[in-house]
Amino acid sequence: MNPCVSVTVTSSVLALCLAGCQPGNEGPAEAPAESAETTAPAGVVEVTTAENAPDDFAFVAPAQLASGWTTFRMTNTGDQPHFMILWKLPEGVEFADYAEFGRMFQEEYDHYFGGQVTQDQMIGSIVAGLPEWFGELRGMGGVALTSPGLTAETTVLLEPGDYVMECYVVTPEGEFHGSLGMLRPLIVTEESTGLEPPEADVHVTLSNYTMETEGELSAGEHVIAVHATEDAEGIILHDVNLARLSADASLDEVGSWMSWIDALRAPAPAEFLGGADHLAGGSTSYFRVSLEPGRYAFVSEGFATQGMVHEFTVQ
Ligand SMILES: [Cu+2]
Repeated sequence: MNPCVSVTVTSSVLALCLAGCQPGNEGPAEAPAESAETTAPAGVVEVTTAENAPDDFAFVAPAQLASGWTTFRMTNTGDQPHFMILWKLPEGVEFADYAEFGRMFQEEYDHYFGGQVTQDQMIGSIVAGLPEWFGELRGMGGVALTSPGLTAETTVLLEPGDYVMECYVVTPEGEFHGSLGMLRPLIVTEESTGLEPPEADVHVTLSNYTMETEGELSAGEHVIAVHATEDAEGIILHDVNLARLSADASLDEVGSWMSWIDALRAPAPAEFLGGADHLAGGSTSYFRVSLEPGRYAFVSEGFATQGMVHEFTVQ
C-alpha cells in the first residue's frame, strides 16, 4: 500500500457553526444547556458528538482551553461511530487553510466514490494537492473511535497553539464527517492546567510497525498508556482503537474496515470503546476503560492490516 494513502482526511467546513463555534471567540462555544463545562473537574473537557444525519454533524465543545494535561470525555449521541483528532496547526496556518485542504480532499474522494477515477488516481491527486505545511501538522492525540451511545475518555498533553478538531469517519453516502461539520477550531492558551498525567497500569507501545502491550488486561477499570515511539512513515499517525468483538467477529474484517479508502464507513463491524487517537512520534496519551468479560482488540487505524492489532480476552 502506498503510504500516502494513509493521508489525513478532512473535509469542508461549511457547517462549522453547527457546533455553535465562533472562530476566535474567547469562551466556550454555545453548547446545550446540560453542558458540563461549568461542573467538570479541572482539566476535564466534555465533548458531545451531535448528529442529525445525513448532513448535520458537529462536535459540541469549548472553543478555547488551557494547555497542559487535559482529559477529553466524549459522548457519542448519534448513530454513527466518531473520533476526535486534535491537530496542532503549524505557525502561520489558519483554520481556513485546513478547511480548504479538507474541501479538496472530499472532492478527490467524491471522484473515487463515484467511480470516475481509480484509487491510484485519487491518491495521486490528493498527494499533488497537499499544502506545503502539511508535513508540519502535529497529531496531539484525541479520542479514538467511539460507538453510538458510548462515552470515552482520553487524556492528552496540549501545547499552546491553534488546533483543529476533526472526525473523518465516512457516512454511507460517502461524505467525511468533517465535511458535514465535524471540523472546528480550538485555541489552546499559555495558561496551564498544571495537572500530572494519570498513572497507567497497562502500556501499549507503538512503533513501525509493531504494537506491544504490557500489563494485565483483566476485568475492571484500567488506565492505558499509549506510547508512540516514532512517527509512522507516510502521513497517518499511530493510534490505538479499542474494539469489543462479538464471538464470531473477524478481526481481519475489523482491521480492513479501518481504511478510509474503501471503508471507515458507518456502520462499524465492531463496537468501539475509544482509545488514543493520532499521536506524533515521541508522545504519550492515556485512555480509561472499564472492561467486562469478553473478546477485545486494540486496532491501529492506519496499520491494522500490517499487523498492528492486539487481540485479547477478558475473563
Ligand atoms: Cu464522526
